[in-house]
Amino acid sequence: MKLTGVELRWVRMPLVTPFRTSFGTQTAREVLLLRVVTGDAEGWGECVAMSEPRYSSEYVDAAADAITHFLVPALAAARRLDANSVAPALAPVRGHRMAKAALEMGVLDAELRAEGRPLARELGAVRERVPCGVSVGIMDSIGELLDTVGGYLDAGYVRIKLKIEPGWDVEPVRAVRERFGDDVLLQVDANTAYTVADARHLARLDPFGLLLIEQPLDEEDLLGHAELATRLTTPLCLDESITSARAAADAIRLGACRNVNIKPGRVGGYLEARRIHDVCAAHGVPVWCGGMLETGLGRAANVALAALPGFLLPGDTSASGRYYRADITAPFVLEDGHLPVPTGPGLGVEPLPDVLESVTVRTEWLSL
Ligand code: SMG
Ligand code: MG
Repeated sequence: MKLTGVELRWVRMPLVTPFRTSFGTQTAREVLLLRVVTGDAEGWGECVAMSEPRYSSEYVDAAADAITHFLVPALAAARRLDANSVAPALAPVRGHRMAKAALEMGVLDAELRAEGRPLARELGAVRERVPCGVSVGIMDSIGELLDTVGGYLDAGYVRIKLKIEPGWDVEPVRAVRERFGDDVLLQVDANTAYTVADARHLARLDPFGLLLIEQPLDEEDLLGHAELATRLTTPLCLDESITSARAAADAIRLGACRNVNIKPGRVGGYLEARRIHDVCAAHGVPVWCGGMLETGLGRAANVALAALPGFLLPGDTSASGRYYRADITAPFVLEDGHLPVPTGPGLGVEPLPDVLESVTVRTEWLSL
């Protein structure tokens, strides 16, 4: 393929309800989309960076800058253009995995569309639909939390994840267990809000039979997670710490986690995400697909990834309506707690031109 140019598109989509985590409250999603134009086809990439560097060091405008000044020029200089050659071509640029992932996703989509091949098949998917969980933000009251969780269970979600932080952990978990029972698949996510000194406090979650505790400690604290793992019976799962297949192998070897949350954006793309899946599968470590409040484009790709055989736990691949009143693609709708894996070429979904236009803040065209 030959690269013609890349369009950067900043979109802003209000969330149906504010989403509070240990690092802040989100009321709208600002997303950078890429339209990768080649001589053969166009492809869409979605950058999962947030507007501020609070989940990780990356943020939307930094990603746009890296794409404009370093990544697209590096890709333009590469001798061949296909999805497998993107990561090697971008490797001289350090970090910026979310920006790299967006570009690789766009090239991958273009390549697969040109060849008429669906992403799920390309990645090695074995399922036609995937079971879905939902991530529930920190609330102002336990009553509000129970109403929210009850609504999601009524909608059919097969797993609940509660966001936690010091001061909002044992009580909300206890309340959800008391109201909805021990059969609900329940897990928590701290987004690095604790230290290993909190081990005794976190052990108070053990009696509630959680599936896992996600990323309790700092992203760089693998040894701390390994230590914490010896003090808890609840399995630890890593999110922020797992930035590559190598990081996953190290974490498993150190005993820092028993599960991995795979987010393609965090690890530099869907191809590295598949390698992490493979490393984990070889070690018997169940994985699940995380979420970054994606639009229908990123959601389509995540659902395809979640259909791989090692994705043994329900992911944060919720229905479009969990996030947006109007998604930029045809909405993903929950059916019996599952989302269907797209079957069309590439991502298998397209932006709806009118909706896309209505949420667009700005575009920029990088010609080659
Ligand atoms: O896409 O449903 C989603 C969000 C899932 O909780 C979620 N993501 O740490 O796993 C995580 C968070 C990161 C984004 S929070 C704004
Ligand atoms: Mg997380």
